[in-house]
Amino acid sequence: LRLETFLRRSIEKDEVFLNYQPQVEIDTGRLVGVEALVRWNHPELGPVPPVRFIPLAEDTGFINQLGKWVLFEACRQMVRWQADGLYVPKIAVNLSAKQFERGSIVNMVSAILRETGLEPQRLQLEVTESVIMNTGDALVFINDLHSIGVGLAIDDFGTGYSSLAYLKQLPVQTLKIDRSFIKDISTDPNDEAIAIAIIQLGKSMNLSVIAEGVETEEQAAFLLRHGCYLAQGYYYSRPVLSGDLLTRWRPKP
Ligand code: G
Ligand code: G
Ligand code: NA
Ligand code: MN
Repeated sequence: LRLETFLRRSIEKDEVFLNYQPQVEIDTGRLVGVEALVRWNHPELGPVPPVRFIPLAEDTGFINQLGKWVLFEACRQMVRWQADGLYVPKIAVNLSAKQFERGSIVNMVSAILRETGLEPQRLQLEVTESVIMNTGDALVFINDLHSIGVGLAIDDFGTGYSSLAYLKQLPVQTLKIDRSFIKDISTDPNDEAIAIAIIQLGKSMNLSVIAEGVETEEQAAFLLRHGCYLAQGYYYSRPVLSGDLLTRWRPKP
């Protein structure tokens, strides 16, 4: 209950901020995008991990306020990086199922895009398979988002109640291979088979595929060999502050 009270005030007290994790093209190392990841640092409790406060935010409804804050901050940061000389092609932002229940998510997203001036094509919303399967009107909202030009990625792909049927109904552009399949990719034949199957599925449905949780050069080489060209993970970079992204990726004059 105390955590909930603290969480409700976290935005106004300026305790939440975003980290950004680079997404790269494996063979060139080129930055193709970033994923925004919310962080909460409470003055007494210290850093509270997202796995603790995101479920709490979802259960209490606070996720609607938090999700809106995250989206605005992420879009605004894209415009700021550009002004500072770093063009980040895309930003991925995670959405919870609860954020679809309110209806009119498309109104919130388009208002934020208008306010910040970010092109809709540069925003990619990430939802998990369970969000899609458990949200009655997900198909409607996702089609609405598509109609204003925003991209959609399926997060943690392969771990949900995958009904492959939704893939052909949805205007999805990207599959994110869950990091649990990447971890032992070159030693566990099952993980290897699953990763290869997802890459093939993406290819045949004309979707881009990105591997999450890439931690070693071997994993990256394996992915490239099997036709997965994009990756995100500690091997490239941990999630970092906006200023650190500039330092590492802004072209040197
Ligand atoms: O960055 P980290 O591994 O600690 O994130 C843990 C979980 O929290 C991940 O599943 C991630 O998707 C989720 N998460 C991080 N930021 C956000 C956010 O802004 N909104 C939602 N809904 N989930 C987030
Ligand atoms: O559920 P989602 O895919 O949004 O979760 C992203 C989370 O994965 C982030 O919280 C991030 O901190 C974490 N993460 C990113 N790269 C790696 C990695 O290479 N290894 C591990 N173990 N976690 C990672
Ligand atoms: Na996610
Ligand atoms: Mn994600």
